[in-house]
Amino acid sequence: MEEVSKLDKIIDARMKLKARFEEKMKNTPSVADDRPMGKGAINRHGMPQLPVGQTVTQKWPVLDLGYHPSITLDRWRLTVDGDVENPVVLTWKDFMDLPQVEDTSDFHCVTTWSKMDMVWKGVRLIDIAALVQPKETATHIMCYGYDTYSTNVSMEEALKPDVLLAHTVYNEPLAKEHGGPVRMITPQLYAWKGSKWIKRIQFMPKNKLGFWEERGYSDTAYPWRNDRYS
Ligand SMILES: Nc1nc2c(c(=O)[nH]1)N[C@H]1C(S)=C(S)[C@@H](COP(=O)(O)O)O[C@H]1N2
Ligand SMILES: [Mo]
Repeated sequence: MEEVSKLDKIIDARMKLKARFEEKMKNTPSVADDRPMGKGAINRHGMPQLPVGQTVTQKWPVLDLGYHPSITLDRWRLTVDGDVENPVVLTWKDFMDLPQVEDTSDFHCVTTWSKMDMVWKGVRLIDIAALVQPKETATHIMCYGYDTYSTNVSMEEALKPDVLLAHTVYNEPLAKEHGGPVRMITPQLYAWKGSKWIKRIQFMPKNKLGFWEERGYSDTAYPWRNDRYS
């Protein structure tokens, strides 16, 4: 009974968030651009499959700051706080009790490789947002990794249905070198916007730059605009 009402609450909050950001989301470049740069058939969100300047890879390179933190599931916590009504610290069980989804999406690294049709499982970022209830003033999130990484994402990007906190890829637990136990993915933005080993999501009332954004990479990171550097 209690479980049902918890889920109902998340669904209700998810619908409200969707309504609140629907217009903004529809107008983001990876949905709305009428002359996107790239080639191939139209993909899941309406863009040519391969963004400009990218090459398809079958392998999956590892890209990070060089330190791979080890977080066992019993010690794993995800803090979600900031400009929200209901900040939480989730344990692994709390996280796995949230609605789980499977989604296939593409992964575009700014260093020009793209890995297509990756099969992910995890929790939608919008459901995490539904749980904590961002205040009306929240416009962006900052995501922090256990390796001290950070990256900022606007709410209209973060709430897209393909943005996941992923724990499984190709039906296997996400390997440590790729950000396991849990990482974020942002299929409509360059992949540095998805923090590996995600530790904290902070909702913010205004934009702030993350690790690479402060070091000359684009704040917005749109693959179909070749939007790599600021
Ligand atoms: N915590 C953390 N997340 C991170 C990074 C990092 O250094 N630390 N690198 C980013 C970059 S630049 C890319 S391209 C992707 C790479 O993910 P992969 O190593 O699984 O291919 O993770 C992103 N997320
Ligand atoms: Mo990257």
